[in-house]
Amino acid sequence: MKSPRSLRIKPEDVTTVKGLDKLIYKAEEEGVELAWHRFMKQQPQCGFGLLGICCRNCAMGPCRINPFGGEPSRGVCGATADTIVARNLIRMIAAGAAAHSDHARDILYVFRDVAWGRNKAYKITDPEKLKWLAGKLGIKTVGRSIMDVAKDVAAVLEKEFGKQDEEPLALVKALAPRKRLAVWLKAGICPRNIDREIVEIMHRTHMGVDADPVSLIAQGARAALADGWSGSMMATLLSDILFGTPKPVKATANLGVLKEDYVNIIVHGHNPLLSMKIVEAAMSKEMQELARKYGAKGVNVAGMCCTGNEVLMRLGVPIAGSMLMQELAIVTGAVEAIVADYQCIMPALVTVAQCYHTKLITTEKKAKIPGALHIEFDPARADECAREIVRIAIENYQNRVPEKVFIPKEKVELVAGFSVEAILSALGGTLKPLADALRSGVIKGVVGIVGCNNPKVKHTYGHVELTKELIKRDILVVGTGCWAIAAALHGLLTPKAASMAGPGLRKLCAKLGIPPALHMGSCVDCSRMLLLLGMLADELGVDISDLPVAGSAPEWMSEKAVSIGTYFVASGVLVHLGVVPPVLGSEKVTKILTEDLEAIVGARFYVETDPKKAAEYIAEYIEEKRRRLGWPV
Ligand code: SF4
Ligand code: MSK
Repeated sequence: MKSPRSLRIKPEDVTTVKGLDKLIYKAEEEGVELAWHRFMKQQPQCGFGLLGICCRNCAMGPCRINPFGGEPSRGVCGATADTIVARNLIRMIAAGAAAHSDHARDILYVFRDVAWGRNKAYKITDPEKLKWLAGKLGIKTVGRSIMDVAKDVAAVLEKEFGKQDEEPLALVKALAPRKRLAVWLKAGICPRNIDREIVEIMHRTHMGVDADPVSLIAQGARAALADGWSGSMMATLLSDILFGTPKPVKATANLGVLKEDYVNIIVHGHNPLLSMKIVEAAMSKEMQELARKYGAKGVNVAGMCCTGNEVLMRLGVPIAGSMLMQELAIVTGAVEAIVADYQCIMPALVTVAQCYHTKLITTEKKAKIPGALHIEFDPARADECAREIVRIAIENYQNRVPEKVFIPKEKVELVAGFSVEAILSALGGTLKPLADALRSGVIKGVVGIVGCNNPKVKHTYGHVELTKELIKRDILVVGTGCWAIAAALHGLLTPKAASMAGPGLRKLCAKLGIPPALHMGSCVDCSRMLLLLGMLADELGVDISDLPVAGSAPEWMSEKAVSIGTYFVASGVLVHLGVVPPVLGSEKVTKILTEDLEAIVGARFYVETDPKKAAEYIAEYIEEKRRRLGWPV
């Protein structure tokens, strides 16, 4: 069924990625509805929701506040717009922090089972990193077996989710700079227990509990800090220990990485536990031979979203695309299976897959989608599960409909894998050269760009324009998640892209052989940026909030991004948002977020939908920070 003309998309209005126009037309010809179509059908979106002034936290509601100052000015219980907006916002933080931290918990359980010899499917791949972490946690390493050290590390990390005292989290104490820790303790927002901070948000936002927007937002900041400095941090550190710390690696991006005569498998989601095993299984001789038996030339694995970033960073697996490209991957007609773990998997994939031969395979107990094939992933049987899934994909090759296959040719080269260790190694082992380059003005600052795609923004336009404008101004860009994929899709992740940078950054890139925009990993790897910021602040003898740095989420959509933005602000970093958050229904909350936080944590949010204006503002902000440090501007 073709889509009605009124609901057709002009590809040039919705994306800047090459090759997607043909797939969007193909989808429309074949009657496939995409996120952009559904976004159009949602217009106009609910004004109360956009302003954050609807509440359904109890059954006396749902309640809505009149945004024009008239009645109703309060919910049935008397909650004001300030209370409702703050409560809704921090519930978003709770969900985002929960998603990251529950991901960390899954990895921790596997790490713990490896340490105790209960899981033989995984191993310690980076013992040096494990020893470094143990040292930071005050665990003895000398003269001990690596597995004994791992047992102790697992025991400390388990307590991050359940300890019952008021002390800061162990990873916060071990890794956050002293000056920052003092700020959080003074403000009463130092996180104590990951789960507790999330639970406390749910408690405080229950009907009739915390009505004060200031104390609500403070708790939001505390939960976000628990995410950044412990939950996400743990996911990153343990993934590095189990799978290896990323090093610079060359690869390719865009849907052109799919191969016409191969069985194509896309790994989608966030957790590397399964995706790493899928790649391993798919590359095995056994599976490559099986694919040939079914008439294909072999098996090809490509990544989508952040689990894609995980296998890209560690194995150089090509990345097919970012969040808004997941449906288009199926529209190629050349994907035998999309293997999903959790987060950012659109339930719509089932409907799109029904129009082709693609199997959507869900694998996580906590992420089932009606209509998908569910094959439960058990980390203790990881290799078996991965082989079963790859086999299903191979057997599905015979169901491919050749007339429906169209793979755009476009693909771009990239370099990924800039963990903190990789950055240090590019710098010759210490941060001093970067600190010197900043101090002398060779580069003016560093900006971390993160986050998603959102049909409210032309796909990748926000990410790419902002990145280009910043590097042009001699500002080094680092980032994660769907920003990293966007930057890759536009050729910004290669050393050659330094030709677009200002003279200072260009020189630094040439000297170090690095791109002007560095791919630091997946969403949880924003924790790598926190570590880098902390180290840079220590190297320069200042607090993070003094540094000429900023953060940005130009196309954010997920609740995880709200948590990320909040932990960056609470860590002392100005955060730009390119999509307006649902807070404008309360002047007070808007003011707290965009002004008042500065006096407490040394940073705030800044909202601007135009990436060029945002770049200008960020550059001025960085200049001001440099002036205050007495550095040349
Ligand atoms: Fe309405 Fe108050 Fe209940 Fe919210 S908590 S739904 S504002 S009565
Ligand atoms: S995948 S959370 S859309 S970055 Fe991490 Fe992309 Fe945002 Fe998902």
